[in-house]
Amino acid sequence: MREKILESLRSGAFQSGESLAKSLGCSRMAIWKHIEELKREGYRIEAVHRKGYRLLQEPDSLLPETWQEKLTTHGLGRTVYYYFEVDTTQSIAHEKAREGAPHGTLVLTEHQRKGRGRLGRAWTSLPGVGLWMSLVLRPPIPVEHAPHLTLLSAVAVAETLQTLGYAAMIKWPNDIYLHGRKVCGILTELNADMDQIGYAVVGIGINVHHREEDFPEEIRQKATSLYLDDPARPPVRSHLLLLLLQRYELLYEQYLKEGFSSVKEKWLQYAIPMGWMKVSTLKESFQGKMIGLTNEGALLVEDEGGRLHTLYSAELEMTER
Ligand code: BT5
Repeated sequence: MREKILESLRSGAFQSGESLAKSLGCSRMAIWKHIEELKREGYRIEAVHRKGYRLLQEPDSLLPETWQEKLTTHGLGRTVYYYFEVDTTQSIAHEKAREGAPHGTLVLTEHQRKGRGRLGRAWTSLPGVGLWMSLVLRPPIPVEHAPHLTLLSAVAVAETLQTLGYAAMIKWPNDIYLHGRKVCGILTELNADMDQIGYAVVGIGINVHHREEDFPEEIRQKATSLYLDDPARPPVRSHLLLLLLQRYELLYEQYLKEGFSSVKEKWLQYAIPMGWMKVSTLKESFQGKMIGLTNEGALLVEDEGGRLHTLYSAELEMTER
Protein backbone atom coordinates (compact mmCIF):
# COMPACT_ATOMS: atom_id res chain seq x y z
CA MET A 1 0.00 0.00 0.00
CA ARG A 2 2.77 2.37 1.04
CA GLU A 3 4.72 1.68 -2.17
CA LYS A 4 1.58 2.18 -4.27
CA ILE A 5 0.87 5.54 -2.63
CA LEU A 6 4.46 6.57 -3.28
CA GLU A 7 4.25 5.41 -6.86
CA SER A 8 1.22 7.66 -7.48
CA LEU A 9 2.85 10.60 -5.69
CA ARG A 10 6.06 10.25 -7.70
CA SER A 11 4.17 11.58 -10.74
CA GLY A 12 4.74 14.96 -9.06
CA ALA A 13 1.06 15.97 -9.41
CA PHE A 14 -1.46 16.46 -6.59
CA GLN A 15 -3.34 13.28 -5.70
CA SER A 16 -6.54 13.65 -3.71
CA GLY A 17 -7.05 11.44 -0.67
CA GLU A 18 -10.29 10.32 -2.22
CA SER A 19 -8.83 9.21 -5.56
CA LEU A 20 -5.94 7.46 -3.84
CA ALA A 21 -8.36 5.66 -1.52
CA LYS A 22 -10.52 4.65 -4.48
CA SER A 23 -7.71 3.32 -6.62
CA LEU A 24 -6.17 1.41 -3.72
CA GLY A 25 -9.47 0.12 -2.33
CA CYS A 26 -9.13 1.53 1.18
CA SER A 27 -10.44 4.41 3.30
CA ARG A 28 -9.22 8.03 3.16
CA MET A 29 -8.27 7.59 6.79
CA ALA A 30 -5.91 4.72 5.86
CA ILE A 31 -4.30 6.91 3.19
CA TRP A 32 -3.88 9.76 5.70
CA LYS A 33 -2.18 7.38 8.16
CA HIS A 34 0.28 6.19 5.51
CA ILE A 35 1.03 9.77 4.49
CA GLU A 36 1.73 10.70 8.12
CA GLU A 37 4.06 7.73 8.43
CA LEU A 38 5.90 8.67 5.23
CA LYS A 39 6.36 12.20 6.60
CA ARG A 40 7.87 10.79 9.78
CA GLU A 41 10.35 8.85 7.60
CA GLY A 42 11.53 12.08 6.01
CA TYR A 43 9.33 12.37 2.89
CA ARG A 44 8.26 15.97 2.42
CA ILE A 45 4.61 15.85 1.39
CA GLU A 46 2.46 18.90 0.92
CA ALA A 47 -1.24 18.64 1.78
CA VAL A 48 -3.51 21.27 0.19
CA HIS A 49 -7.21 21.57 0.86
CA ARG A 50 -9.33 20.42 -2.13
CA LYS A 51 -6.24 19.41 -4.09
CA GLY A 52 -4.74 16.61 -2.06
CA TYR A 53 -1.20 15.45 -1.47
CA ARG A 54 1.95 16.26 -3.45
CA LEU A 55 5.41 14.79 -3.00
CA LEU A 56 8.02 17.56 -2.67
CA GLN A 57 11.10 15.57 -1.74
CA GLU A 58 12.07 12.01 -0.92
CA PRO A 59 14.37 11.32 2.02
CA ASP A 60 17.93 11.05 0.88
CA SER A 61 19.58 8.98 3.52
CA LEU A 62 22.45 6.63 2.71
CA LEU A 63 22.11 4.73 5.98
CA PRO A 64 22.27 1.06 4.97
CA GLU A 65 19.01 0.24 6.75
CA THR A 66 17.17 2.57 4.36
CA TRP A 67 18.29 0.79 1.18
CA GLN A 68 20.10 -2.49 1.80
CA GLU A 69 17.03 -4.69 2.01
CA LYS A 70 16.06 -3.61 -1.52
CA LEU A 71 19.42 -4.73 -2.91
CA THR A 72 19.22 -7.65 -5.34
CA THR A 73 22.95 -8.30 -5.78
CA HIS A 74 24.60 -11.34 -4.23
CA GLY A 75 28.05 -9.87 -3.66
CA LEU A 76 28.26 -6.11 -4.19
CA GLY A 77 27.09 -4.02 -1.25
CA ARG A 78 26.24 -7.03 0.92
CA THR A 79 28.89 -5.98 3.45
CA VAL A 80 28.72 -2.24 4.08
CA TYR A 81 30.69 0.18 6.23
CA TYR A 82 28.88 3.49 6.48
CA TYR A 83 30.49 6.58 8.02
CA PHE A 84 29.26 10.04 8.66
CA GLU A 85 32.69 11.50 7.94
CA VAL A 86 36.09 10.08 6.91
CA ASP A 87 39.34 11.27 5.35
CA THR A 88 38.83 9.02 2.34
CA THR A 89 36.82 5.85 1.74
CA GLN A 90 39.80 4.49 -0.25
CA SER A 91 42.05 4.06 2.81
CA ILE A 92 39.27 2.43 4.82
CA ALA A 93 38.50 0.02 1.98
CA HIS A 94 42.23 -0.93 1.80
CA GLU A 95 42.24 -1.52 5.54
CA LYS A 96 39.12 -3.69 5.38
CA ALA A 97 40.49 -5.62 2.40
CA ARG A 98 43.76 -6.32 4.24
CA GLU A 99 41.70 -7.62 7.16
CA GLY A 100 39.96 -10.04 4.75
CA ALA A 101 36.77 -8.15 3.76
CA PRO A 102 34.84 -10.18 1.16
CA HIS A 103 34.50 -9.32 -2.52
CA GLY A 104 31.89 -6.59 -2.96
CA THR A 105 32.46 -4.87 0.39
CA LEU A 106 31.24 -1.28 0.18
CA VAL A 107 32.61 1.68 2.11
CA LEU A 108 30.25 4.62 2.00
CA THR A 109 30.34 8.07 3.54
CA GLU A 110 28.50 11.37 3.68
CA HIS A 111 31.66 13.46 3.73
CA GLN A 112 35.34 13.03 2.83
CA ARG A 113 37.82 15.44 4.37
CA LYS A 114 40.61 14.30 2.05
CA GLY A 115 38.94 12.74 -0.99
CA ARG A 116 41.57 11.80 -3.52
CA GLY A 117 41.84 11.61 -7.28
CA ARG A 118 44.60 10.20 -9.46
CA LEU A 119 48.26 11.24 -9.09
CA GLY A 120 47.74 12.84 -5.69
CA ARG A 121 45.04 15.22 -6.87
CA ALA A 122 42.18 16.19 -4.53
CA TRP A 123 38.52 15.17 -4.93
CA THR A 124 36.03 17.64 -3.43
CA SER A 125 33.52 15.67 -1.37
CA LEU A 126 31.17 17.98 0.57
CA PRO A 127 28.80 16.48 3.18
CA GLY A 128 25.43 15.13 2.07
CA VAL A 129 25.60 16.10 -1.60
CA GLY A 130 27.35 13.19 -3.28
CA LEU A 131 27.83 9.48 -3.53
CA TRP A 132 31.33 8.93 -2.14
CA MET A 133 32.09 5.22 -2.12
CA SER A 134 34.75 2.54 -2.51
CA LEU A 135 34.25 -1.08 -3.48
CA VAL A 136 36.59 -3.92 -2.55
CA LEU A 137 36.86 -6.36 -5.47
CA ARG A 138 38.71 -9.67 -5.61
CA PRO A 139 38.83 -10.32 -9.35
CA PRO A 140 40.42 -13.58 -10.52
CA ILE A 141 42.28 -11.87 -13.36
CA PRO A 142 45.96 -11.30 -14.17
CA VAL A 143 47.54 -7.99 -13.19
CA GLU A 144 47.95 -6.85 -16.80
CA HIS A 145 44.16 -6.88 -17.13
CA ALA A 146 43.68 -4.42 -14.24
CA PRO A 147 42.76 -1.54 -16.63
CA HIS A 148 39.67 -3.59 -17.51
CA LEU A 149 38.27 -2.84 -14.05
CA THR A 150 38.61 0.89 -14.54
CA LEU A 151 36.86 0.77 -17.89
CA LEU A 152 34.17 -1.55 -16.54
CA SER A 153 33.52 0.86 -13.66
CA ALA A 154 33.09 3.75 -16.08
CA VAL A 155 30.62 1.72 -18.15
CA ALA A 156 28.67 0.80 -14.99
CA VAL A 157 28.33 4.45 -13.94
CA ALA A 158 27.52 5.66 -17.46
CA GLU A 159 24.84 3.00 -17.94
CA THR A 160 23.31 3.67 -14.53
CA LEU A 161 23.07 7.40 -15.22
CA GLN A 162 21.68 6.75 -18.69
CA THR A 163 19.00 4.48 -17.21
CA LEU A 164 18.02 7.43 -15.03
CA GLY A 165 17.74 9.64 -18.11
CA TYR A 166 21.07 11.52 -17.95
CA ALA A 167 23.15 11.90 -21.12
CA ALA A 168 26.26 10.41 -19.48
CA MET A 169 29.42 9.89 -21.54
CA ILE A 170 32.87 8.59 -20.71
CA LYS A 171 36.11 10.48 -21.13
CA TRP A 172 39.10 8.15 -21.07
CA PRO A 173 40.00 6.52 -18.87
CA ASN A 174 37.19 6.88 -16.39
CA ASP A 175 35.66 10.31 -16.04
CA ILE A 176 31.94 10.61 -16.55
CA TYR A 177 30.69 13.75 -18.22
CA LEU A 178 27.27 15.35 -18.57
CA HIS A 179 26.98 18.01 -21.26
CA GLY A 180 30.71 18.69 -21.27
CA ARG A 181 31.18 18.80 -17.47
CA LYS A 182 32.60 16.21 -15.11
CA VAL A 183 29.98 14.65 -12.84
CA CYS A 184 31.91 11.60 -11.66
CA GLY A 185 35.47 10.46 -11.16
CA ILE A 186 36.72 6.92 -10.62
CA LEU A 187 39.94 5.84 -8.96
CA THR A 188 41.16 2.23 -9.15
CA GLU A 189 43.88 1.17 -6.73
CA LEU A 190 45.47 -2.28 -6.72
CA ASN A 191 47.09 -4.60 -4.29
CA ALA A 192 48.94 -7.07 -6.48
CA ASP A 193 52.08 -9.15 -6.74
CA MET A 194 53.93 -9.95 -9.97
CA ASP A 195 51.11 -11.84 -11.63
CA GLN A 196 47.99 -11.89 -9.43
CA ILE A 197 45.65 -9.22 -8.14
CA GLY A 198 45.20 -9.59 -4.38
CA TYR A 199 42.35 -7.11 -4.35
CA ALA A 200 41.30 -3.90 -6.04
CA VAL A 201 39.69 -0.86 -4.47
CA VAL A 202 37.45 1.02 -6.90
CA GLY A 203 36.56 4.50 -5.65
CA ILE A 204 33.59 6.22 -7.24
CA GLY A 205 32.59 9.80 -6.59
CA ILE A 206 29.35 11.12 -8.11
CA ASN A 207 28.22 14.72 -7.63
CA VAL A 208 24.52 14.54 -6.87
CA HIS A 209 22.96 17.59 -5.18
CA HIS A 210 25.67 20.25 -5.69
CA ARG A 211 24.68 23.81 -6.54
CA GLU A 212 27.25 25.84 -8.56
CA GLU A 213 28.62 27.54 -5.43
CA ASP A 214 29.36 24.17 -3.83
CA PHE A 215 32.28 23.64 -6.21
CA PRO A 216 35.58 25.39 -5.58
CA GLU A 217 36.10 28.34 -7.93
CA GLU A 218 38.77 26.56 -10.00
CA ILE A 219 36.48 23.72 -11.08
CA ARG A 220 33.13 25.54 -11.13
CA GLN A 221 33.10 25.78 -14.93
CA LYS A 222 34.26 22.20 -15.41
CA ALA A 223 32.19 20.28 -12.87
CA THR A 224 28.49 19.52 -12.61
CA SER A 225 26.05 17.52 -10.48
CA LEU A 226 22.96 15.49 -11.35
CA TYR A 227 20.87 18.28 -9.81
CA LEU A 228 22.53 21.00 -11.90
CA ASP A 229 22.17 18.94 -15.05
CA ASP A 230 18.41 18.65 -14.59
CA PRO A 231 17.02 20.62 -11.63
CA ALA A 232 13.49 19.47 -12.44
CA ARG A 233 14.25 15.91 -11.29
CA PRO A 234 15.92 15.92 -7.86
CA PRO A 235 17.91 12.68 -7.69
CA VAL A 236 17.80 10.33 -4.71
CA ARG A 237 21.20 8.95 -3.69
CA SER A 238 19.96 5.61 -2.40
CA HIS A 239 18.17 4.88 -5.74
CA LEU A 240 21.32 5.77 -7.58
CA LEU A 241 23.40 3.55 -5.32
CA LEU A 242 21.08 0.56 -5.66
CA LEU A 243 20.97 0.85 -9.44
CA LEU A 244 24.73 1.27 -9.64
CA LEU A 245 25.52 -1.77 -7.49
CA GLN A 246 23.11 -3.91 -9.47
CA ARG A 247 24.38 -2.73 -12.84
CA TYR A 248 28.00 -3.07 -11.74
CA GLU A 249 27.51 -6.67 -10.63
CA LEU A 250 25.82 -7.62 -13.90
CA LEU A 251 28.66 -6.16 -15.96
CA TYR A 252 31.30 -7.66 -13.69
CA GLU A 253 29.84 -11.15 -13.95
CA GLN A 254 29.44 -10.84 -17.70
CA TYR A 255 33.07 -9.72 -17.91
CA LEU A 256 34.32 -12.73 -15.91
CA LYS A 257 32.28 -15.07 -18.09
CA GLU A 258 32.75 -13.56 -21.54
CA GLY A 259 35.95 -11.54 -21.24
CA PHE A 260 36.82 -7.95 -22.05
CA SER A 261 35.04 -7.72 -25.41
CA SER A 262 31.64 -7.03 -23.79
CA VAL A 263 33.08 -4.16 -21.74
CA LYS A 264 35.13 -2.78 -24.62
CA GLU A 265 32.17 -2.58 -26.96
CA LYS A 266 30.07 -0.68 -24.43
CA TRP A 267 32.92 1.58 -23.39
CA LEU A 268 33.47 2.61 -27.03
CA GLN A 269 29.74 3.20 -27.44
CA TYR A 270 29.66 5.62 -24.46
CA ALA A 271 33.02 7.31 -25.09
CA ILE A 272 33.00 11.01 -25.92
CA PRO A 273 34.11 11.22 -29.54
CA MET A 274 37.58 12.77 -29.42
CA GLY A 275 39.09 14.27 -32.53
CA TRP A 276 42.60 15.66 -32.27
CA MET A 277 43.77 16.05 -28.74
CA LYS A 278 46.73 17.02 -26.64
CA VAL A 279 48.05 13.94 -24.90
CA SER A 280 50.19 14.47 -21.81
CA THR A 281 51.91 11.57 -20.11
CA LEU A 282 54.49 11.75 -17.32
CA LYS A 283 57.19 11.48 -20.02
CA GLU A 284 55.96 13.54 -22.97
CA SER A 285 53.27 15.63 -24.61
CA PHE A 286 52.03 15.30 -28.19
CA GLN A 287 49.07 15.80 -30.53
CA GLY A 288 47.20 12.65 -31.41
CA LYS A 289 43.91 11.01 -32.14
CA MET A 290 42.22 8.04 -30.55
CA ILE A 291 42.32 4.82 -32.54
CA GLY A 292 40.73 2.45 -30.05
CA LEU A 293 41.42 0.26 -27.04
CA THR A 294 43.89 -2.62 -26.81
CA ASN A 295 42.77 -5.95 -25.40
CA GLU A 296 44.58 -5.03 -22.17
CA GLY A 297 42.32 -1.97 -21.90
CA ALA A 298 45.00 0.59 -22.78
CA LEU A 299 44.23 3.53 -25.08
CA LEU A 300 45.68 3.45 -28.58
CA VAL A 301 46.57 6.86 -29.94
CA GLU A 302 48.15 7.79 -33.26
CA ASP A 303 50.34 10.90 -33.26
CA GLU A 304 50.77 13.37 -36.10
CA GLY A 305 53.69 11.40 -37.49
CA GLY A 306 51.56 8.24 -37.69
CA ARG A 307 53.27 6.59 -34.72
CA LEU A 308 51.09 4.46 -32.43
CA HIS A 309 51.18 5.01 -28.65
CA THR A 310 49.73 2.61 -26.08
CA LEU A 311 48.66 4.62 -23.03
CA TYR A 312 47.88 3.35 -19.57
CA SER A 313 47.81 6.74 -17.88
CA ALA A 314 47.63 10.20 -19.45
CA GLU A 315 45.67 13.44 -19.58
CA LEU A 316 43.67 14.18 -22.71
CA GLU A 317 42.57 17.61 -23.84
CA MET A 318 40.56 18.30 -26.99
CA THR A 319 42.37 20.61 -29.43
CA GLU A 320 42.10 21.95 -32.94
CA ARG A 321 44.61 20.31 -35.17
C1 BT5 B 1 39.30 11.31 -10.32
O1 BT5 B 1 40.60 11.73 -10.28
O2 BT5 B 1 38.46 11.78 -11.02
C2 BT5 B 1 38.97 10.21 -9.32
C3 BT5 B 1 38.06 10.67 -8.23
C4 BT5 B 1 37.63 9.54 -7.33
C5 BT5 B 1 36.81 10.02 -6.17
C6 BT5 B 1 36.29 8.90 -5.33
S1 BT5 B 1 35.15 9.45 -4.15
C7 BT5 B 1 35.20 7.97 -3.30
C8 BT5 B 1 36.63 7.51 -3.33
N1 BT5 B 1 37.36 8.07 -2.21
C9 BT5 B 1 38.33 8.90 -2.62
O3 BT5 B 1 39.11 9.53 -1.85
N2 BT5 B 1 38.35 8.96 -3.96
C10 BT5 B 1 37.33 8.12 -4.55
P1 BT5 B 1 41.26 12.69 -11.36
O4 BT5 B 1 41.00 12.17 -12.75
O5 BT5 B 1 42.66 12.83 -10.92
O6 BT5 B 1 40.50 14.04 -11.21
C11 BT5 B 1 40.75 14.93 -10.16
C12 BT5 B 1 40.43 16.33 -10.67
O7 BT5 B 1 39.00 16.47 -10.84
C13 BT5 B 1 40.82 17.44 -9.69
O8 BT5 B 1 42.15 17.84 -9.91
C14 BT5 B 1 39.82 18.54 -10.04
O9 BT5 B 1 40.24 19.26 -11.18
C15 BT5 B 1 38.57 17.76 -10.44
N3 BT5 B 1 37.64 17.59 -9.31
C16 BT5 B 1 37.88 17.54 -7.97
N4 BT5 B 1 36.76 17.32 -7.28
C17 BT5 B 1 35.75 17.26 -8.20
C18 BT5 B 1 34.35 17.05 -8.11
N5 BT5 B 1 33.72 16.82 -6.96
N6 BT5 B 1 33.66 17.04 -9.29
C19 BT5 B 1 34.25 17.24 -10.48
N7 BT5 B 1 35.57 17.45 -10.62
C20 BT5 B 1 36.31 17.44 -9.50
